[in-house]
Amino acid sequence: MSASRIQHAGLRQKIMSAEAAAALIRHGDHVGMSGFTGAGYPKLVPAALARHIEQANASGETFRIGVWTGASTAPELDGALAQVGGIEMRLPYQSDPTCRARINAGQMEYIDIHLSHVAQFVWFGFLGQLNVAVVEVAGILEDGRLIPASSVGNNKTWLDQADKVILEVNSWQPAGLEGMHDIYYGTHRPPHRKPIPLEHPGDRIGEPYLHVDLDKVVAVVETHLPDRNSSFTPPDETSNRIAAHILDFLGHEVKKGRLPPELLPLQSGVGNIANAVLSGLNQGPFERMTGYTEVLQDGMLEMLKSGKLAMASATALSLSPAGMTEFLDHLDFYRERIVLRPQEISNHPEVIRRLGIISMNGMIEADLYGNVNSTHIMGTRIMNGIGGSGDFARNAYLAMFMTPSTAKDGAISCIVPMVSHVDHTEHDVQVVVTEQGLADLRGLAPRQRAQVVIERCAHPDFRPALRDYVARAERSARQGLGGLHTPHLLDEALSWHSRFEREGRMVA
Ligand code: 0RQ
Repeated sequence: MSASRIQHAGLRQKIMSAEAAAALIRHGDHVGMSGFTGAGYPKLVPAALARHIEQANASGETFRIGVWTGASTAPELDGALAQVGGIEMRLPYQSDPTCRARINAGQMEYIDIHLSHVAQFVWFGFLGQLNVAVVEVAGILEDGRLIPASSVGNNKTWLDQADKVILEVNSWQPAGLEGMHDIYYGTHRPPHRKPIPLEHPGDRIGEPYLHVDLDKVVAVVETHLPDRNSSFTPPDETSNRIAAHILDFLGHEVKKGRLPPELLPLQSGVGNIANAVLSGLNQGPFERMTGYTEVLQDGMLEMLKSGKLAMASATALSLSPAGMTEFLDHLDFYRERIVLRPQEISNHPEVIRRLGIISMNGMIEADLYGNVNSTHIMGTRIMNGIGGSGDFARNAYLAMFMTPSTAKDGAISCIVPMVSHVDHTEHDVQVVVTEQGLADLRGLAPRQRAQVVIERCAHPDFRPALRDYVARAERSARQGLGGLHTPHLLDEALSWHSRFEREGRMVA
């Protein structure tokens, strides 16, 4: 593969084993790794580094690094490094079970940053110096430009900002990805910023290749290993009902003239509910839709195939093995219809606001007034992270959040008096959806919202307790304890969560 995938003669001289490359990373380094939702992460160097750290630990030496990524990666990266206790601090979004356990046990620090903020925080110097970049690419051109792999994430920033660069050239990554990416080099630091010239999801405003200062490249490692993306479970009854409510709502918005017949560009979060909504849209009445999202999952691929979706922009391809086969079999078709961009552009507030995105993301719980918790179980244990949901929700044309109405076999209500952690405030949430129904919160004041959220979204088993909470909070306010704008019983607001922690049920 060397000859075809690594065409630059100088960089061919730097080919070495993953072990030798990993040995160039030092204790205390900040390491920027490629990877976004199981796509395009380095597959050999992190595992070699984990072995190195394990040996160092065995001889009594401390060896821990800071890991910065695009978003979640895979067991070979997050899992392997967390397993050996090699991560001092990680950012942003992760979804690895070993990482999660370490973070929640206080053995590893985690900063949950909006995905659009990560690159600029590094340019601004907010996070300290980036010492090493470890970036997977699909190939290196004769002049040293890099063909990006199945995700772009923060790679442009890592390559630009790191002192040293390690490239993993993965020949498993389809050669036909070449030309699908759009890397925009026009971003500047304030006060020198210019408008981002992107007016339609399919616009190409940059170039297909990543650049790197060749003198910074200290190692090139060859791999031939697949991305690790899991399959989706077929949509269940609950997801299908959530999807049906969203489809009805969008149809209603078109009838009212608040959305055009082809809708507005769709952003869809990760997971099975999001995928069910996309399959609903694929069967539904809307034609010539577009996507402006972070992660392109199987659902959007199917919509591109059927022609329902005219084109999609993302920062990563997160396809199941079956989705990947479909993608590879029809690469020329998909290359015309998919643009992969840096995450600072896929998630850019300016672009999201300009395009008027319909954003649909999963959540853990919502409260009576429309505040949403997407990240913390019972307010203290991190699940994954905010990812790009905040970038989209705050700036979208319509921000929707969806969840089943209950969790843990009905012991938990996902509609609660007060959320135990806030990721998306009531000011950023327009629509809450469960399998019970859809609450359209636009134009409603807090007490009106509470009625709609309870009657439309809460599970019938929890509605009486929620109604009772609101009634007593209002009574208490009328008696002079608290206000009537957003009534609460402060001693009770989080009692559902604390009861669950003590008794395994939210409501007695
Ligand atoms: O726990 O695994 O122990 O069974 O939470 O719940 O139902 O499997 O949910 O996979 O759809 O993920 C919000 C986490 C939902 C996801 C979240 C328990 C439940 C289960 C997971 P178990 P499900 P999903 C695009 C945008 C934030 C990032 C984002 C997410 C586990 O959507 O990470 O949107 N979003 N990014 O039992 C206690 C509740 C609960 C609860 C569910 N109310 N209380 N536990 N669970 N509800 C992507 C990127 O940005 C990259």
